[in-house]
Amino acid sequence: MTKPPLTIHLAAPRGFCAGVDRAIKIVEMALEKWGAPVFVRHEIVHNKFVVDNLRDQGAVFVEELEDCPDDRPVIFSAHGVPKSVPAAAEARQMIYVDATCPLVSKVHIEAERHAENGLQIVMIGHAGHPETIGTMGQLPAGDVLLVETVEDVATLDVRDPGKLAYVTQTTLSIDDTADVVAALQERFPAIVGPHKEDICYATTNRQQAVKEIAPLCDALLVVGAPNSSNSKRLVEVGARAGCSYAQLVQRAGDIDWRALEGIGSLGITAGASAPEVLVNEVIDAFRDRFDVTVNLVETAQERVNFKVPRVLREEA
Ligand code: 0JX
Ligand code: SF4
Repeated sequence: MTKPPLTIHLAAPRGFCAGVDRAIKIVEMALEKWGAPVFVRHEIVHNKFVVDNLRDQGAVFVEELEDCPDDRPVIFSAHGVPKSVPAAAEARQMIYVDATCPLVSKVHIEAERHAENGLQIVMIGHAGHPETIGTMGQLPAGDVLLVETVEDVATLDVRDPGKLAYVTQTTLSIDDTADVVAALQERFPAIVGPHKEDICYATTNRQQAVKEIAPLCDALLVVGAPNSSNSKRLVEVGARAGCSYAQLVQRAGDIDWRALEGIGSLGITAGASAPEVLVNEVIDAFRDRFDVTVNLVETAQERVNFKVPRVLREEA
């Protein structure tokens, strides 16, 4: 039986960013240095395949520091932690390694600096997300105000409208965030912030690539996890850029083949925490059913690389 033709527009950049690469390397190097078990507070990155793999190598994933014993090393996830977490680890004299992405740490430092200058901080982010909790937790509880949407800006109750600064989560939608920033600037003209927002290079590049391929595609699949903020944003960006069917899939097994019947073009990208093997698994599943031609659409090149913490480099 002849297979129907399918053009796959493959977005680039996609998949692992420098922060994810570094975080995974930290867990692997910690296992090498200290042996198993090494504890990891929260999923090191939001991907079940990555987490399962590290678990097989001896990593133990927990949600809270209280779930770790005193005498085993613990690693903090790429998303960052409130200040209280390393403080508690120190009080217990634990060995810990912070795998917070340096671009998230940069936002932490920004928030602290604003607070030292007497400014109240507004954080643009998603409630309950570990990065939001971590960034807000750089300052005492209640000091940082959270806004998620343009509507939230109208109800903000600030100490002094002349003494405000904003910071953002690194994985937000570029376009939605621009709207929230504009609403903040309109209501509080004196508010200070970064040049635009704190969205990182990887988030920016992956959204840009999706915008490029979405109008070319009958359907778009984003390889990524349901708890991955940056991956979910790629689905939204794709839908908004004109692709009527945009879906998140963790693995090839999640593909809804019935919904994709009759398509002639497909976009594929992957969130910053999704390994390339899973992208290949998805492409191979299409090759089984279609006569596939892959068209790589590269909108940027990335050369960012972050060093692992010194404690792990010493023994390397
Ligand atoms: O949910 P997020 O997109 O923040 O995290 P994920 O999917 O683990 O991606 C990598 C870590 C990103 C931190 O900024
Ligand atoms: Fe760092 Fe951006 Fe990757 Fe998050 S998505 S880990 S901020 S590079």
